[in-house]
Amino acid sequence: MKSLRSFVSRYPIYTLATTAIFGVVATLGFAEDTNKNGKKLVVGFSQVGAESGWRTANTESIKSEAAKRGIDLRFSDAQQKEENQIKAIRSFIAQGVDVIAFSPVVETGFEPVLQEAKKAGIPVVLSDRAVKVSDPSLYKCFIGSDFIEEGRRAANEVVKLTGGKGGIAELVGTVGSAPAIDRAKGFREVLEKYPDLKIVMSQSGDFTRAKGKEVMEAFLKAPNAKDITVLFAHNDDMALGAIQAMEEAGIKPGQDIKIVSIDGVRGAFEAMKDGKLNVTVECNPLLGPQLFDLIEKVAKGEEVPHRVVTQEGVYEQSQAATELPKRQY
Ligand code: GYE
Repeated sequence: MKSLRSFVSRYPIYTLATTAIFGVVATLGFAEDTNKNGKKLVVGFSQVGAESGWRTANTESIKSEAAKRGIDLRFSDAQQKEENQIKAIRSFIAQGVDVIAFSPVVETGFEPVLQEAKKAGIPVVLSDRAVKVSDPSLYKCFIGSDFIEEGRRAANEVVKLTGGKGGIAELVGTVGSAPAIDRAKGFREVLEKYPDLKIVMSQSGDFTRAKGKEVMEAFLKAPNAKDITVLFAHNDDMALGAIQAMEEAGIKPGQDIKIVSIDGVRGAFEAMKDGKLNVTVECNPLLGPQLFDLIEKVAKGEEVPHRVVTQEGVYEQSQAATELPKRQY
């Protein structure tokens, strides 16, 4: 202490400069977000898993944004199992976190645990996927894409590619998940207007590349395999797996069988550049900044909209080369 005091008196200018630098660093980099009581904000986040490129980008966005804001993030990976998510949420309640956020693997079955959170006075924010509950007050806000619209957009692209005629093989996402249910719904809604465009096969590939490949292999071995002129995959990873299966079977993906998928991850743009994928409908995973803006408001007891829809686009093969360098995920 004594030596510090003598340093300060001898070199006041250095001390001043150092203090200023520390001050700037503190405000820019290490500013911490706080809860109602002025303490560091504690957020429990239960993630679906690590099933796709989309999910990896989503996790990274959430973790880096929390770190930037100095939030104490308790992150838990459910490995695509609802029971793991319910356990994680219960543990967040027991820990007394300020806010619980999660991306529900499926739509149903969360009502009891959400009631427990409500009883404990812990607000819940849904990220990316929705739940079906009888009481909408069980969560404060749901931020995510409009999956029905994504399904419609995918169908419109299938119509453009086929001229409204053909046989569709559909690789469905995780059974019971909001994106699988809603994308299928939006897709069918558009197809109704095209009687010559029919779904000839449909099966779940659980949003993973490995399952997408496996199911596509089975599709290609089916007695009516010749009827497939176009593939609709509920996400890019399954499409990328299916591309492999087609190539191994001597079929030219993107030509012999046209392919439309959803997400817009880098791998999809690369496949489009190579002419193997025709269209990807964007679904933005970079939810971190918007999600934590909402979480902070919820933590302070401020009003937030019950539904926040993210903005996204559609990309065709001809745009792949110019878009690829700009992709953030
Ligand atoms: O499309 C898929 C991921 O819920 C929107 O989940 C997300 C979906 C995304 O596994 O790649």
